[in-house]
Amino acid sequence: MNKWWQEAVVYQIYPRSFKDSNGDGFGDLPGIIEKLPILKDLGVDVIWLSPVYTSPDKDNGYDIEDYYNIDPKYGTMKDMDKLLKVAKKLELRIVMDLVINHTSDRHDWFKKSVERIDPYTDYYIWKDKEELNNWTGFFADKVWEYEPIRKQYYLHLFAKEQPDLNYYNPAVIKEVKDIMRFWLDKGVSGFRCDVINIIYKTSLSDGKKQLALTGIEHYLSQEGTVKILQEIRRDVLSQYDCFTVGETVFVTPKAALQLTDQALDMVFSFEHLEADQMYVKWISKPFNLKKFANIISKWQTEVPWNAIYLENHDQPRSVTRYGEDEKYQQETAKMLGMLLFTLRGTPFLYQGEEIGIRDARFNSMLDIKDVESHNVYALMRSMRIPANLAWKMILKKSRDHGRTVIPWDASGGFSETTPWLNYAQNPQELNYEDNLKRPDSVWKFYQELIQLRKNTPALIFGEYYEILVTKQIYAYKRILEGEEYLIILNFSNKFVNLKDTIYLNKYKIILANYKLEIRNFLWPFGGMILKKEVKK
Ligand code: ISL
Repeated sequence: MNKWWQEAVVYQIYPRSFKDSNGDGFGDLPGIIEKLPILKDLGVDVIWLSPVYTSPDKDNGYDIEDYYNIDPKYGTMKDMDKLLKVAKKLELRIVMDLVINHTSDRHDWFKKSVERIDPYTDYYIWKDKEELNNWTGFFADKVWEYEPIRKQYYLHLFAKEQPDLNYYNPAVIKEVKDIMRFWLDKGVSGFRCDVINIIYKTSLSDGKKQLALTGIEHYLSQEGTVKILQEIRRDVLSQYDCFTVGETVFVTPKAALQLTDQALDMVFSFEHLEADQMYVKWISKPFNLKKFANIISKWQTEVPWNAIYLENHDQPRSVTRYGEDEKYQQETAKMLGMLLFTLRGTPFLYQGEEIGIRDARFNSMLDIKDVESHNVYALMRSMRIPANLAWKMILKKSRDHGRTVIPWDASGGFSETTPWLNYAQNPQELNYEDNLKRPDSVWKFYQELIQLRKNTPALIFGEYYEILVTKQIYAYKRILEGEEYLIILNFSNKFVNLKDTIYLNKYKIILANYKLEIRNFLWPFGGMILKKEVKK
């Protein structure tokens, strides 16, 4: 039976950068409430909020100090209740970010664990010096930190202010269930579960030495994780009308199937993001469309239902990454929208993607706020990588590209004061207000795409077939009960003649990103959605 979240379009809000209502330079919940009607008009159904819980902000809220409270920067619990109420009126659902691999080191549990106060003594992973392993972490950092009061080391796969919870301790799992029930009872419709496939660390022995993430084989997508997720589903989630999407790093289709077997509802795979990088994201390669399309095809055919996305708060902007963000900014954004909304799975749109925000033009490390970028830069410098090369690598992939603030109008409109992080480009050149007005805007095109998807079961549930992949073109079909759609996308700045590759005579163009549609022919970064005409 089809589920509501399969037909839904999810919109991710990174609250810090969305809309500031009180002039402190940070986005907040009242700012989100103000903009909900626009999101409704766009056609989205679900809003995933990146963390708004109390946090010392070492990792922009992904280090949680109190799962039951709202950070004052974002507002109050009253604002949260209001958001839920207004959203409900508009028939929008809210999904929370659940960050449970680690907490902040300022969380009460951690403070008590440091003091060995029960039941918190074993809430985290503590070891003596002789027991430490050789693992390395996600933020280019060592993973063991000495705690002078407890006189032991704790494990942290991310920043040192983000100690990992101990999932061998049933009390920790109970805490997680309580947190989930609290939010579900408040009326949220599910969770995006942060790095959920690494919560269970099977062994604490040494890992195989590698360029990054030594030790990962001991905690990636383990059976123990699947068991915990199944238990959580059985005891909590199954009692609510909700869904979960797991953020699952380095996940394979096989692991995705296990993690969605009576556990999560879908996962975010990362594999398609490897089409412009080598092993670690910092070592860039030119974007390889064949690799990208083949990875997408693999996931489309091997995993029956998954989360579809091109952007989030950890990634550079897709117009820059996959297209040409100066000459063809709008065209690329529209073409990528056609991909996002015509694949099989639940589409996740990231704030700003619907107006085609591009990467920022940061000048130096002084412009960068992200902890990951700073740690990686420091590591590269310590390895004697020259400053200009290290900077080039950061500039290409820094997570801050995804975190620039939303330009609501030509004057900026995000905040009355200087925003915590700047706009990606001059708001006079690109802003929301203009997008809402202009008939040929990216926003209008995304609105149209979402409508098309909603009215076309074949685009939601249809089978996926790869048709053609070249250095420039990616084409596939979606077919449901004899209804057939063909999607052709040009990922290059060249005109492409399709005459000899795809036979289009029986197809009618439903939507294209250039006004002047010419059969058998694609404009630079052009795309078309076609429907096969059936003779009656
Ligand atoms: O950004 C990354 C690679 O592009 C990753 O290293 C990222 O840290 C990883 O995908 C996990 O991300 C999630 O957990 C982190 C948090 O910093 C990210 O913002 C979050 O999306 C730790 O909670």
